[in-house]
Amino acid sequence: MPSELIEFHGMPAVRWGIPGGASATATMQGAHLVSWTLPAGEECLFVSERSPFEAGRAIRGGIPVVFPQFADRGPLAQHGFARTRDWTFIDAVDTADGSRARFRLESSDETLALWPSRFRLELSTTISGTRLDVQLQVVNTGEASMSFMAALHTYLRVSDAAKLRLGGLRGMTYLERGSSERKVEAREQVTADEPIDRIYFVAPPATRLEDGQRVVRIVQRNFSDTVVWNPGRERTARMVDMAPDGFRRMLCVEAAAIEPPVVLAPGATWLASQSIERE
Ligand code: TA6
Repeated sequence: MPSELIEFHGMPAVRWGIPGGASATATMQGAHLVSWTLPAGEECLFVSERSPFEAGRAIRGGIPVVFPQFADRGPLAQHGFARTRDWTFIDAVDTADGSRARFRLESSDETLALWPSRFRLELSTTISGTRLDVQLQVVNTGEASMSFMAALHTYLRVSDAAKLRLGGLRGMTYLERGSSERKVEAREQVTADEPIDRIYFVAPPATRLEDGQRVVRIVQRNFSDTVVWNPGRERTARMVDMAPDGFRRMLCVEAAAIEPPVVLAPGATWLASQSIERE
């Protein structure tokens, strides 16, 4: 370390970190964080053992970067194209904030054939102690205004989804997938003992996940929405890339910009981040 090129289930990847401390691995495809381990070696992200690890197919787990479309809210493939494109590894360096790796994705003939805007994305992922910071920068490199959605679709590894408690969302307006009715979260602690697939509009300053003895604090900056997803038993049974009990070992708490989409003037930059810290 600080960084080495490796293969993660056969996919080209970068591993970086702090000698004797935290470490992280991201595949070149998607700049997709597939591992984040604490200094004691504990893995904090869920990656499905049945995930495909193939060029052009989305990895199930880790932190997929969703851009420029969230879910099926537009004409592109589900969650856009950034997660299945090869990004360029820029560097991995030690900074005052921790060990940081950066990746870049720029528009190309291939993306322009799918989506008309010219862009440059930079994903900067920093680990330090028991904290992870993921920052997404979007630059409009074209000559027209551009509009996009984005998300860090974070899959947290949990000990038992049925016992989780996620605090910080009370009073937030949300939309459950499949419903058109907006509701207000009445619960102090959101649970995942039932399937959940919600967009909370207007992001809370922080959410706090209690997972048995573990407490995880999640903060997002400049992402307007928070998505909470657990597919539950029945949906998981229909997913080819999840083991039947996979839903019990994960919870997605996603920092997202969905509604309204971000509008960027030519030459302008948008910066947003998600931080996850073990208390
Ligand atoms: O962010 C939640 C969500 O949009 C869910 O509706 C669910 O479909 C999930 O993402 C996973 O999407 P994927 O395309 O990775 O199967």
